Amino acid sequence: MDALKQKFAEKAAALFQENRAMLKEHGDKIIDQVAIRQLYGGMRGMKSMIWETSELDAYEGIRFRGYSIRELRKLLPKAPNCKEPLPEGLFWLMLVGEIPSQEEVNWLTEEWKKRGELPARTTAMLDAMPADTHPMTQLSMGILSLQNDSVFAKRYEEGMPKNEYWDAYYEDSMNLIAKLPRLAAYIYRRTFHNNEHIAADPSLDWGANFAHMLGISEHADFKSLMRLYLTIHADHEGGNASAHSTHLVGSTLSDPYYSLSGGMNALAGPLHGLANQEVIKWILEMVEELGTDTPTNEQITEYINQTLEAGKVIPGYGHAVLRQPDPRYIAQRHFAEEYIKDDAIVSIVWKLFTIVPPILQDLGKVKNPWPNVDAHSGALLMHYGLKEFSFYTVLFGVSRAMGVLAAGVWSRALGMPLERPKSMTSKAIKEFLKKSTVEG
Ligand code: HAX
Repeated sequence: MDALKQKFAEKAAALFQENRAMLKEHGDKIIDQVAIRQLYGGMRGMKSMIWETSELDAYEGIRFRGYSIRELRKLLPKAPNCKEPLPEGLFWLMLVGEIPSQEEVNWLTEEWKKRGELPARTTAMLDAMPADTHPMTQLSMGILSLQNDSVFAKRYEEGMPKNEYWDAYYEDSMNLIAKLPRLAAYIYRRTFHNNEHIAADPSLDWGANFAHMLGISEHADFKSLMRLYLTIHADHEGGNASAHSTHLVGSTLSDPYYSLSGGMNALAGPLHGLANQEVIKWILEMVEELGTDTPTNEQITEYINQTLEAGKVIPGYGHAVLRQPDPRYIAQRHFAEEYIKDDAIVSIVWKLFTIVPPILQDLGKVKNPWPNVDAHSGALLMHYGLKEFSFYTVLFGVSRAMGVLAAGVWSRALGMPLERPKSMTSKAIKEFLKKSTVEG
């Protein structure tokens, strides 16, 4: 058994026992109540699942195993000559709750290299799809095409006992995460670069190799950006749509391939991960419409108002949980301040930060007028030459896989059952209200 798996096995066995005892003693205690508003309102704030890898606070933002993004940029191991963390380190942290050593992270980098090869059937399937198929559709189908090799599905078929589920889930998750950069790079190069592919470079870490295979590696800074990007997008506790979808599908004991594909289908929505594509599309349309890439504050205000009057949302702004600027936005902004000088689109993104929030606030209904992660990412990618914005959500997906699959291994280890909440009809709500009025 490898060292990461061994560490996980020990921690998971301990928490499993602890939870059993805790549930026996406290299982009937009420932790939350549900308002009718929440049933109609996308279950906002309803406590409904266990998610070990990260926790989101409305004001502080995301913490991975208790660590903020700012702390992780300092504490996680790094590649030589790079200030940004290696995403491999975050995966280790999410899985076992400890900041890994440099050797531990190097081991994980090597392990993912060994598992990274794509089967020929995956590339053949992608090649058979129309070139204008959305990259997220290709990603989801590419992940499903790998399902044939699921260790979990095979071992389940052979009668795997429950206490081994997590082990098989771990193997699939490691294989899948290892392959995702190659799958995503294949999708990018076939869709936008005449099917001309770039072989993996065995000397590079997971994130840098991804940058290399995309073909955008002439800037060393882009490799650093990829490491940062893949770290900060990885997890946002369990309730967001991609995480929750992965979790729900996994609860049926569908293997990690089915689960992650489901999660990616949720990420592909414009209110979720597709917002990163929508932001840059919206900014480029603004530049075209105004005929300048240095618009004045008045011009930007006018454009924002037009968008709102057309009944559309301002992409990259607002959040279901956050009530402050997203620390993931701030981390990207710090990166831009350090590495990027004089970029017109980046400047627009920064201007939007001061112009959008008061306008949204004045609408009187937007709960969080601040930028989210997607408000900044596209401008950074554009700067380094990754201009094909329909690909942006795929980058998000490669990163998100680490969080949701690490959480999936925990779900299997803790014996989480089939997820099956209760739904109600509007008629039943009316009857409930009538009854509660009569009863006073
Ligand atoms: N522009 C205009 N109106 C907005 C808005 C925005 N950016 N954000 C929220 N609102 C509106 C909502 O549409 C809603 O209006 P109605 O009552 O007329 O339907 C009202 O304000 C209340 O919404 P809320 O409670 O503040 O926000 P929700 O929790 O319902 O939704 C969203 C959160 C992120 C979906 C929302 O803020 C939004 O649509 N933002 C723009 C899209 C976006 O950036 N999505 C990415 C979010 C981060 C993420 O998941 N990344 O992957």
